[in-house]
Formats: sequence, structure tokens, C-alpha cells
Amino acid sequence: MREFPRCLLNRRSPLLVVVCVLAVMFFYMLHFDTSRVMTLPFTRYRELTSVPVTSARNNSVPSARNNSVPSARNSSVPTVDTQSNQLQQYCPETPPKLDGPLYVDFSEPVNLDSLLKDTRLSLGGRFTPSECVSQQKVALIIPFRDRELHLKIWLFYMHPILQRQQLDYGIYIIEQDGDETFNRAKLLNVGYVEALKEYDYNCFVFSDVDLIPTDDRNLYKCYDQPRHLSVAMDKFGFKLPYNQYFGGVSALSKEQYLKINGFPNNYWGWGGEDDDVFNRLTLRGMSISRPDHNIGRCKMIRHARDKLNQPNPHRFSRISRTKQTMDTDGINSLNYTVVGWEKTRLYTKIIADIGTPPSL
Ligand SMILES: [Mn+2]
Repeated sequence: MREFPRCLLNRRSPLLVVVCVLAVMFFYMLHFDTSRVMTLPFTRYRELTSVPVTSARNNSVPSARNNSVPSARNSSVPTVDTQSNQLQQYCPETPPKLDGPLYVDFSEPVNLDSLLKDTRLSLGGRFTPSECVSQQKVALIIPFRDRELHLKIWLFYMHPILQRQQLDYGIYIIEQDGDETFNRAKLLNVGYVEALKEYDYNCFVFSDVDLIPTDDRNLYKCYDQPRHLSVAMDKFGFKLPYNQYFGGVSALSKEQYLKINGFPNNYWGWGGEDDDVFNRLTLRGMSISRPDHNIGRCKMIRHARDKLNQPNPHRFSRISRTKQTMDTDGINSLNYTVVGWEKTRLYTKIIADIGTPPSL
């Protein structure tokens, strides 16, 4: 018996090799769909390899681990819609029915009647494309107070754009209650928390209510780095005012947002909070992704400065201390009270009491 293995190896080794090779081939054919691998087009292969390592590791956009997020790896695999029993493909990386440059004119009155009748929208400003499965679940967060006309214009332009972009999205208007100085970043934090109570969003687009993109190729979704979308605003002569500018419209995946402890809660009044967010992203080793300057064009609805949003005199000293404050001031220190809410087919509005600025 002791001699048996050596004897087998010596005399029958060619036969053993053949048997092993056959066994491996048999195992391979059982477990892999070889036809798919063989016909995988080159472009699909490139998408496969461009999945960011960071998001594959954590539950983020688009993640291979999170079952609720279709990953790029699976995007060519059809799924069965259990309700209609129809085969559904994941939506393509580039939505097929975009218009490109758009006609945006704020002097023309807007009418929301047809949107209010749009049965593809459901209560709370929710939309899911019917023709494919979205790769991301996007919550749009709008800080708000006393800008009803701007909101109407924003909804009028944005719903059709977001629908053409084939996003699975929801609209959250976060209104600051009371007459205290406005606090944009804290309202954005509130929006993040409130949106997640309703749906498993994995991407958050934070937008001012008065900014409209003039090209629908500017996708309101998340990328492997934090995205700045309003890169060429008319108010800045269609240029970035400065390289670190992160204001207006930005998109962060859940993972990116949590990595910076959310946004600061202590920027009361106009200015600085967007620079603080830029600092946070940089301090956590991230960089800013932006669309091309032509695609990233957008228009701001002209308005006078809000009475309760005067420039924040503390903004420069706060920006210089982001590194010291970001771990204790953010989503982990957020406190607020929801004092009211409203849902229409076009949006969910949350009215929040976010407190008062500390008296100095
Ligand atoms: Mn503005």
C-alpha cells in the first residue's frame, strides 16, 4: 500500500494528467456560462474594469456587494420584473434619449399641470424608469425657504430632465422653519437623513433651488469621486469662479458623504459651507469630478439677496479650521425636529426646526 501512490505516479502519470485536465474542464463548464464570456463585447469589458475599487469594497454606488444596487458587472444581465414578468435590462451608462443643449428661459411662465398629471410620477416626487432598471437610486435634496416661484420653475425643468436621464429618483425639499438665519448645509444634512428614511438611496444630489442645467447630458448621478455639476454658471460668466468651488449643485454617493461626516452644521448665513465641504473631501483623500465646461453649463434664476441669509462673517475662520472640526461637526452631531411635511406628485417637502445659531 505504501508503494501505491508512487507506483501510480511513475507508471500512469500521463493518464493522470489527462484525467485531471478533463475534470477541470468539466468543472469549468458546469460553473461558468462560457457563451457569455465569449461574446462579451469589448466595451462591456472596459466597464467591468472601471468599477471603482472603493465602491466595490463598501456599500456604495454601484457596488458589487450591495444587492440593492445593480453593479456595472451585472449590467448586461437581464432581470425578471416580477410584476409584469418581463425581462428588464439595467439602464445603459449613457441614457439614449437625451436632448443635449436645452432651451431655458426664466422670463416665460411655467405651468405644472402636465407634470401633475404624469402618472409615471408617484406621490412624493418619485420616479422609476419603466424601460430599464436604474443603476443608482438618487435623492435630490433642495434647501429651501420662501422661494415658491423658484421651486415651481425648478420642478418644471428638472422632472423631464431627470426622467430622460433614466434615474430612479425622489425630490426632497427641505424647508427651514422660523425666521432664523438660513443654514444651507444643515438643511442638506436633514435632507440626507429624511430621504434615507423613505428609500434605500445610494446617491445624493444637493442642489440650490434656483439652478437649472442647460444640457441634459449633465447627469444628476454619482461618480467614483464627488461630483460638482454646476461648473459653468451664467452668473459667473459660464466659468468656475475658482478651482475649489463646490457650490450650487453637487453629487455625493452615500459612501462619499459618510466618509466626510456629512456637511457642517454651523455655517449660519450665506457662504463658506461649500468650501468647508471641499476641504472635507480633500482631507479624506478625494478629488472633484466635473463634467466638461459646455455640458456643465447652467442658469441661475436672478434674485435679490435673501433678507435672512446675509453673508456669514465667521465663514473664513471656520473654513480654515475644517480639519479640527469635521470629525465632531457633521452628520454625527446633527439635531433637528421635523415640524411639518407635505407630499405632492412633484416633491416631498420636509419643514424642519434646525435651531438657532450660537450667540457669541
Ligand atoms: Mn442663488
